[in-house]
Parts: sequence; C-alpha cells; structure tokens
Amino acid sequence: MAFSSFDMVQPSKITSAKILIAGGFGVGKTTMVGAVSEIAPLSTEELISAESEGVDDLSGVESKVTTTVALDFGRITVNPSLILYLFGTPGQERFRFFWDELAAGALGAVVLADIRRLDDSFATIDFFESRRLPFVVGVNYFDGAHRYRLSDLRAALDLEDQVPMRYCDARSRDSCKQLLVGLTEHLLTRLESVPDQPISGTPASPAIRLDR
Ligand SMILES: Nc1nc2c(ncn2[C@@H]2O[C@H](COP(=O)(O)OP(=O)(O)OP(=O)(O)O)[C@@H](O)[C@H]2O)c(=O)[nH]1
Ligand SMILES: [Mg+2]
Repeated sequence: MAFSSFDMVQPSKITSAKILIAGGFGVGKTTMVGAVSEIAPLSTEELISAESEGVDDLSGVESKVTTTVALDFGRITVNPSLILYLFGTPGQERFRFFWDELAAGALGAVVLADIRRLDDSFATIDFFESRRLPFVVGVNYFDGAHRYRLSDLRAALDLEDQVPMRYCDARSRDSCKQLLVGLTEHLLTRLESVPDQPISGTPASPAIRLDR
C-alpha cells in the first residue's frame, strides 16, 4: 500500500481529523470501525426493536439482531503524522436527527453502500453533498451478490466523477484502510485545488484541517 500522499503532511506536526463512517441501515458501518480501529472500538449496539419494522429494510441482513443506537468510535494512525478518529453513524431512520451532531467538525466521510440495496445510499449521499462535506463511497460487497461494474454503480448513484468509489469488504482491515487512504488523498487533492483555504467541515465545525 502506498502512503505517498500522506507524506505531504509535515512530519513535525501530528494532525488529527474526524472522519464519519456513514450509510444506510446494516451496510457494515460498525463492522468497518471494528475492523480498522487500533483501539478497542466504542460501540452502542442494542437489540433491533419493533420500531424498525416496516421502516428499515432488513433484506439481506435478516440475521442481524443488533443495531447502532448512537455511534461507533475508533481510531487509526495512518502514519506518524496523521491520526484519524472514526465516528460511525447509526443507520436506522429514526436516528437520522443525530447525524448533524455527529458530523460537526468532521473533515470528510466514508459512505458505505450495500451492493444489494443501493437505493438506501441516496439519503446518505444527499446528506454529504448538501453540506459540501467531502466523501468517498465504499461499495460493501456481500457474498453472492452480483458484481456490477463501478461505472454502472456510479451512474446508478448519480455520483460526480471526482468522488472516489471502490469495492470494499467492511470486515477486512486492509480493505477499510484503503478506503481511508482514498479519502485522505481526496481531501489533499481538494486542498491543492484551493490552497489558501482550509478544508472546512460542516458549517458548525471547529477549524479542523490537514496542516501542510
Ligand atoms: N458478508 C459480509 N457481511 C458483512 C460485511 N460487512 C458487514 N457484514 C455483516 O453485515 C451485518 C451488518 O453489519 P453492521 O456493521 O452491524 O452494520 P451497520 O451499518 O453498523 O448497521 P446499523 O448500525 O444497524 O445501521 C453484520 O452481521 C456484519 O457481520 C461484508 O463485507 N460482507
Ligand atoms: Mg452500526
């Protein structure tokens, strides 16, 4: 794995960034935070209640018995200069009100999409597009699903060309790390295109930035 772009961050400074791991119900957000975090992840899992019936689509994840009711939290040191703090969102519709709170101060996001339930990703993509928060899309591949071409998936999601997208396995540390590398490179590219302005997070965010 090449981490060359991260070398652009000054080695003398330790920079941290808040990153959201977001997506619809049961796409693998908690799994990803758990797979990639170097600390024991904080999770807030509770048994799925009747409130979910008829609202959240359980198809494909029928065996799922718990759901995130607040957030997931983890940390990964990308290189000696860069630490990412990962905040996984809850996926159930009734917890959507909490996303703005979670997004405060975030520098960017990984949007996870379940290959079998792409429709569930529209609301998440809209969320970040409307807040102008940079994101990458990880298409979480579940066993036995059809493997579409990425270009077809991009068209189906109506995703702009500059938004990085790749297949991933939320259970694999390497795969998740590649998504985070892709996000960091995306953030740095944006920083280069507007060199005098820090990348801002959400409007209410403190000025977290990648120092260069
Ligand atoms: N086969 C396969 N299963 C996966 C993958 N990622 C997650 N899972 C499984 O899918 C289920 C859902 O994963 P979670 O990580 O709880 O999903 P979530 O997005 O956090 O769910 P909510 O918080 O309820 O929205 C779990 O049973 C995981 O083990 C994957 O890449 N492949
Ligand atoms: Mg979860």
